[in-house]
Amino acid sequence: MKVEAITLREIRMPLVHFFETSFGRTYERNIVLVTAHCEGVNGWGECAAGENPFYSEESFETAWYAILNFLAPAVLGKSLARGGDAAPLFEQVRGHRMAKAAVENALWEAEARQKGVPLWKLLGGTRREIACGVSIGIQDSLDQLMDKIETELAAGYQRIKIKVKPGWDLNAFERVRAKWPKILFSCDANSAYRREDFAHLKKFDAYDLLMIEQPLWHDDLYVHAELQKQLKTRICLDESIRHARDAQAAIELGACRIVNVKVGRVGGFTEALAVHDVCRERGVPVWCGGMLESGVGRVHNIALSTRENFSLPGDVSASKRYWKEDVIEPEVEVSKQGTIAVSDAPGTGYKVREDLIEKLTVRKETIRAGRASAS
Ligand code: OSB
Ligand code: MG
Repeated sequence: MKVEAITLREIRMPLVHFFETSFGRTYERNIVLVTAHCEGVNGWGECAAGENPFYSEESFETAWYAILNFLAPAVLGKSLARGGDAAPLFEQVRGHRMAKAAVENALWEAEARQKGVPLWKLLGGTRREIACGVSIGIQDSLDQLMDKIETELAAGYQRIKIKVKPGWDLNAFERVRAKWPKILFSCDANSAYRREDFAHLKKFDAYDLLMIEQPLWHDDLYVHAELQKQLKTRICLDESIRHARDAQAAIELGACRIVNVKVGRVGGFTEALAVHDVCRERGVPVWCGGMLESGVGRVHNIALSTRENFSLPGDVSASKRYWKEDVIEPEVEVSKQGTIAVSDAPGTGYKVREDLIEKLTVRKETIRAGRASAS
């Protein structure tokens, strides 16, 4: 599979509803998409980086820079047997994991299309359907939060996760548990708490939470381990896990008992599979996180979630929760049981709507081995 050209695009897509985390509100996404052109087949990849360097150091702007100047040149003109062969070619570049994932995953998709096999099988998946949960942002009022949860439960979602921060946590848990004492329910702090909040965080134990996601610093394992010792509720790490070695360290330190796998955060499918394996070998369940992806990245999350240790419902949900119109066909739909089924169709099983993507594109560049051309 010779990598003949890489096309980089920035698309803009307004969200149907703003999404608020402890680090801020998002109304519209700027998404970098990568197309790998390989001898008559195209593979698509989505960069998970946000509009600002708030979730991680990366943003769509730094991803553009890293892909254009370093990552695309590292694979252009090369003949790769597998999409995963891109991963070692990116080793010299430190960080920029979401940028790396966009390129590597595009090459996995190209490989699947070229071989005529489903991407989920190429990734070693065994599940024919995946369990879906939703991540619900901070709202303007608790009444609004309750309405949203009601809607998602009615749609069949198997797990509700709410974003929390100081001042938007215990009051929300009270309301939710009073109405729905039995649902699978968790929270995600995106690093909103500190050491002085330990006594407060211990109160979370009263609400039978499936987990508390990333309560402390994005780059910490040690203090999470201190906190986990004092909690009954399991800590799940998201931001803190950059690769399989972090996952091993976190588990062995006792910093978490569940791991959120995001393929962008760890730098691509190769590392995501390594994180999955490290956790499985230690009896730690994982689930697939989301980054408000367009259909391109969303269907990659579905494929990854078919691996056996993705044993908790993920944040992979229907296209229509985010977009008026998604860039794939059909759109991602979730059954009344809160599942997404995978098929035996080759590639992702979804078609990329290039016409719509073209309309949403605000910046585009194609590079070939040895030269760059803007278009
Ligand atoms: O921490 O999981 C997170 C969205 C943007 C940045 C970080 C996170 C999230 C989500 C949304 O929780 C998950 C999704 O529905 O895509
Ligand atoms: Mg998270």
